[in-house]
Amino acid sequence: MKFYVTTPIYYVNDIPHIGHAYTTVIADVLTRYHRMFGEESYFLTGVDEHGQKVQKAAEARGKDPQTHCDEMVLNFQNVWKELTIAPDVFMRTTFPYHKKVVQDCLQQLFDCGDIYIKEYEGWYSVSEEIFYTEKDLVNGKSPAGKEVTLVKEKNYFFKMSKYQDRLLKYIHDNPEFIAPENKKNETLGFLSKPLEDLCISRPKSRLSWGIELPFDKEYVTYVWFDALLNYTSAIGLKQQGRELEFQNKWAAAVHLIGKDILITHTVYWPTMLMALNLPLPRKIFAHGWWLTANNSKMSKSEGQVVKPLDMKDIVGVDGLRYFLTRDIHFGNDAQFSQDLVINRVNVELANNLGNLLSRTTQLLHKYFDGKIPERSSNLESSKEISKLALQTSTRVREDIYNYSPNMAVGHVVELLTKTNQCLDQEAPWKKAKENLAEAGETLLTVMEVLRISAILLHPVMPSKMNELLERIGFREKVTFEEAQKWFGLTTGSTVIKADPLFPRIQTENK
Ligand code: ME8
Repeated sequence: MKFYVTTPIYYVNDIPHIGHAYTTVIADVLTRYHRMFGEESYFLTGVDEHGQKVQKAAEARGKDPQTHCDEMVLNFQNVWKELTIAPDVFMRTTFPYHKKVVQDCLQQLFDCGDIYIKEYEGWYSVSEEIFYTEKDLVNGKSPAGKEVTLVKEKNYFFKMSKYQDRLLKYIHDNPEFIAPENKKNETLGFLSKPLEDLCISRPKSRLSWGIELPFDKEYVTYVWFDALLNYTSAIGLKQQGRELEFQNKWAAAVHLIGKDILITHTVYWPTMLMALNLPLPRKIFAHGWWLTANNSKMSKSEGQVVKPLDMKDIVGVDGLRYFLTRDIHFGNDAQFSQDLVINRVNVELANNLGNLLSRTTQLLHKYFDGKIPERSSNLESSKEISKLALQTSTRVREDIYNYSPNMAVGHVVELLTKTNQCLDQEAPWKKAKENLAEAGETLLTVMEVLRISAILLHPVMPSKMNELLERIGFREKVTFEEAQKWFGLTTGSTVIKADPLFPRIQTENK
């Protein structure tokens, strides 16, 4: 296995919004790229069903937690399906096999003395499902500004502090482990203070919706201890007959997360894995946030969320996937608004890509009977464009390896812009009258750019790019090798003239 990518598993306290769609679309896009590069890949997403937050949401709907989860999970699965997101496994933490893995891990840590019981007092944030100490609080709230309540009770603790030095050394020895760099530094900052042990239980008297501790029936486990383990239970940890599968996939694990859940992933999770004698994942990448118009994080608890399917209805599935991949530098924050999405889709898909296709198709129908012209590369402009196209393929692959899908798409946009300019300069509609061969060469050059661009953008917009390839008569399998060669279209094959591939979207103000 070369690439095993995971998204966070989302709380089923509400329906998914653009923020959830973002991580999940990027994971899907990266998986499709790696597969196109010929690499065996695996993609996990799912839902986080236990804990106080979900229990409260179920109570508010007057449902028992399991019924609530069974209903809510469909919202996630349906939205992902509508967005052509195709995970290999969709995890639910209420799956019996997952529960068993969590209990086996708890037992292992209890048996080796890494879990102990003590009286505890702390401040709990339900919205983050995190305990804070008095000194962590800022103006009586969690550092992220969430409400906290004082909790005093006997609980079980995981000896997280025992692994602090080992984790620090690991992060220093493996500079690629946490990305981007500023998130690695944030983790190191967190680790510069003494690490507390982690409270990993909740008495059933306070929270019943969770996985029971195998060594104490009065308690359920902490939702994060349960949730993080999904990355390993999903691929076979502690399951007879799946040992090799686990080893193979786990060595290729890449966790994509939002920066809101950095420390749980870069501190809690690695120390848990160390205690369980398991290797750490290959990479943890914490991306930025989509912000609302007033620059606050788009979130379920803050309100002001945009529903992915509402956006899909306006710009189409592939338009939305394109925007999410293209508009944010992976790692940074950016504002989300309907106008920004429409503008991006109009400028880059309707105008740049769409016009290039329709102009060329029309000219081919006018002067070449709608057929792909003879192969030739005599014009300086064609040579330059073909060189740039092949460089673009290489750059796209490099950018994907560097977790920069937005840059990868940006390179294709640049190629399309240059090709539009070349078409304007060569003006085959004028040349056709005196030098049909040269006009044909330019049109073929554009068609080849469209073929390569459609392959390179296929992971981002699978259905639109299939349609594009069909229109230009490309019948081969979509592989990266095809994007690394010039001349993949067959001379004489028919080009389809049809409605715009990306119709321009009208906005209310225009
Ligand atoms: O934290 N911008 O689940 P959750 C970008 N169950 N991404 C965003 C976002 C935004 N405005 N809002 C949410 C949990 N996300 C836990 C995870 S994993 C073992 C357990 C995305 O439903 C982003 O990926 O609160 C973020 O980390 C995740 O949704 C949080 O989802």
